[in-house]
Amino acid sequence: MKKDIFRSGFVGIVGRPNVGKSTLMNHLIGQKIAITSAKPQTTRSQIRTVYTCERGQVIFLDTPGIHKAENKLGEYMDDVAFETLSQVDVILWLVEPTSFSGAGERLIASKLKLAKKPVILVMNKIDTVEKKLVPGYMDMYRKLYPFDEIIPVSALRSVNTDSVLDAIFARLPEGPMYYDEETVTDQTMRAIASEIIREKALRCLKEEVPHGIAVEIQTMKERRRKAGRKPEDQPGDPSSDALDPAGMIWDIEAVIITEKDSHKGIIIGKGGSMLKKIATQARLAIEEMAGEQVNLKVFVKVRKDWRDNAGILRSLGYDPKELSRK
Ligand SMILES: Nc1nc2c(ncn2[C@@H]2O[C@H](COP(=O)(O)OP(=O)(O)OP(=O)(O)O)[C@@H](O)[C@H]2O)c(=O)[nH]1
Ligand SMILES: [Mg+2]
Repeated sequence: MKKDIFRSGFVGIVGRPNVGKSTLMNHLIGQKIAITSAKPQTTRSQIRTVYTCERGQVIFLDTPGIHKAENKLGEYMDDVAFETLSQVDVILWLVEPTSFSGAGERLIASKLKLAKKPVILVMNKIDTVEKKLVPGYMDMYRKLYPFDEIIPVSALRSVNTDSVLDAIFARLPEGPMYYDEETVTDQTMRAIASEIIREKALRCLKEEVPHGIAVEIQTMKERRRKAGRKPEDQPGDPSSDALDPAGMIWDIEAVIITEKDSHKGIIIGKGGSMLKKIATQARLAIEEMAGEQVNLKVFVKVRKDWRDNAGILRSLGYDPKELSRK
């Protein structure tokens, strides 16, 4: 590869749910932007992040896991993933190390054939299997699609992930800086805060409850905090005499939307304990992301069968019409 050329372009990350797409993207850009969880169908829309180095600029498009949709939200998520294939220069198909391949894999392979783009198969989570098994799994996938390259990695343990960047840059054309050097994502603070709350809920809640939730930020305002006092609702450590320096504080009010009355009780928990746990974890993560103090209030609302309600989906930003406009 000629060294002095600045390469840039768009890279789509697609695959089945829970294979580690968002984890890999966060790892490659060196920051946690996309939320992750051990539950499938964590990512619900296209998450755009930017990686800039002396070689060039990569714009990653993380996508929802491709699955058999059971409601309108699921259909939207699959559409996002397939639509992304037409928006990118290079495709990463992420899989887990296994010899299993079924209808889902065949569907993805058929969509890739239509996309006619360079495809790199990234076999993630190789830390979970015996090393000697990996070549066999790679051979199985080789029969499924004529990949440009197959790269075994562990996103979680940082194994071989640099090879993914090398393989991407080798296939990107000479191009401009699409985003300035400091940009890591085009997501708004509001969108990131909402996703953080959803991540904490996903991680705290069990079984079918997390799949039926959505988070809506109702208000998000930044105000100047007076020096020398703690905000009333977050008094900090009462044993400490230290006074706060002046700074900014975010007041955020969010609603967790759930589809069943019975789920509302589970989300709130005994004496409000579950909601408190979710809100505290979310507040700390938003504070870390914003670098400022956060005053977070979270409520729970029931919206029956919202995952099949086109109007609610649109108001939450899961809008099929927006897809083709990207
Ligand atoms: N052992 C191991 N676990 C991993 C690795 N990469 C990701 N994971 C875990 O796999 C789970 C799913 O990761 P995500 O990044 O949320 O997966 P995803 O493909 O984005 O999932 P969806 O958004 O639901 O499609 C999380 O619990 C991760 O910690 C890896 O290399 N090794
Ligand atoms: Mg994801």
